[in-house]
Amino acid sequence: KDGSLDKIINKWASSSKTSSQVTSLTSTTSAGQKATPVKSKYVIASDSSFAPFVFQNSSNQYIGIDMDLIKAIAEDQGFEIEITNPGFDAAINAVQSGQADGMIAGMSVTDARKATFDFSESYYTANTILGVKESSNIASYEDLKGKTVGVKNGTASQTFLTENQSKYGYKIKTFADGSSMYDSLNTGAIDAVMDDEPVLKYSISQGQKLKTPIAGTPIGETAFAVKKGANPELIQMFNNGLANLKANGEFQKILDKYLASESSSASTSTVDETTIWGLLQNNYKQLLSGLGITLALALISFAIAIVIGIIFGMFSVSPYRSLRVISEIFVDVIRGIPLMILAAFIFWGIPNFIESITGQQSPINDFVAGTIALSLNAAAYIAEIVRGGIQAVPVGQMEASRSLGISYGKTMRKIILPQATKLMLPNFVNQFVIALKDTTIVSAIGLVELFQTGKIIIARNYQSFKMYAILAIFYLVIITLLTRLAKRLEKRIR
Ligand code: ASN
Repeated sequence: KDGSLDKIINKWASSSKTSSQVTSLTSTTSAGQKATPVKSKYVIASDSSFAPFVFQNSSNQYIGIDMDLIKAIAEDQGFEIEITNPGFDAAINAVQSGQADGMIAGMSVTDARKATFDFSESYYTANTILGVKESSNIASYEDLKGKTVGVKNGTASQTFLTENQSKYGYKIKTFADGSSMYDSLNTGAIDAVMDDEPVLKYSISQGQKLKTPIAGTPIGETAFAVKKGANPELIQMFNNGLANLKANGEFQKILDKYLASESSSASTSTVDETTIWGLLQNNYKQLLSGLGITLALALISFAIAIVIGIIFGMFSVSPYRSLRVISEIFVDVIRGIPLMILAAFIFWGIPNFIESITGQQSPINDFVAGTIALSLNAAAYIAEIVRGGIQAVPVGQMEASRSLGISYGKTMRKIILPQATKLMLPNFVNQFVIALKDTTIVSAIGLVELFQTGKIIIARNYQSFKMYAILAIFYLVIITLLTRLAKRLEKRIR
């Protein structure tokens, strides 16, 4: 009554009150304006499965409102784009670390995000809504007590779930992409999902057996984003282009194409993808190119790892203490960091750090980052294999040779290493198999190798059982063939 409460609230919340005021959806930019691109090409990151905004059609192209919109705007404004689809959370990371210049992914404009992103004018507005299986008896948030709700990492829906968790007592399970989340709902691993309303409703219109028992909650408008302070001309061009597309009816056409009530023709497949044969027939090109990336990653990184590993392995048995210490530190540090974190650190962390110091965006190619991470990781293990091999040769041989006046280097080359190599060979083959399997881990940075290729295909057709079986067989065949080959080589070297 005496106004203290108001004073406290004003003191802490007055700024957020103004920033949460919702801007009107009608654009303030008028049609006919142009901005000038600064870069020859802009990298735009997006989600991997977020229909109708962005998803793959049956010929493996990314389509959807966002894809059509950004392409139409780039054409209208005369700038070049390259689109990548690593998933929502990875796209956010990509923009933050300067790997991408902008992102369009049905992205909601939230107050928290405004602190790190600059947004364009909005082109859509969305609620977050709960989705459950058709047969589920969850009818209110209260019914979620003790149940598990799935959500995509880094999304506005996740923020909503976290904020209301203590109130309703559910568990939250986060996913890297929409397809694994919906898969988990279908298989019963989770009880509900929280996602944007148009996305859930679209999947229902496409035949998913789901329902939305509770009305949605507004999470803000949908807009294009760049990293705060970066690429201002890109936002300007987006706004200008959006205004033009609205004025000439092109924008409405894009919306109608994906949101018209009858299911969009874009997603109907010509080949039946419910059989293994159909899956292979329709996706073999994509799978082979994924396999190519996997093999290239494994072979190149292993070749580099052998060189680095042998150097550090030799260091570790050197008579010089300093070299032994250097080798020990290398092995301990690399072996002590999980590969996925190493890859994320190289791909997102280092460019972000460099940018914060130099102010220059310095993106690193995902393949290069993956190769570096895999090389370092395998090198640490190879260094240990080399050390083990050399130390397994009885120390008396070195002593005998040295007492005959033969130098350390020569003894190593002529007496120790020939025997040690024999001991190391089987371990090298082993390490190569591990390196090949480890390539799946670096898919976390959005690198489209074989595993990621499979996940993208599943995101489109939900055939997880058959698709993962196909992937397993691919790896099995490749690894078996390569180990046979390696064994032959081993025999010859012996
Ligand atoms: N609307 C979601 C968000 O902004 C975007 C998404 O899931 N792709 O968090």
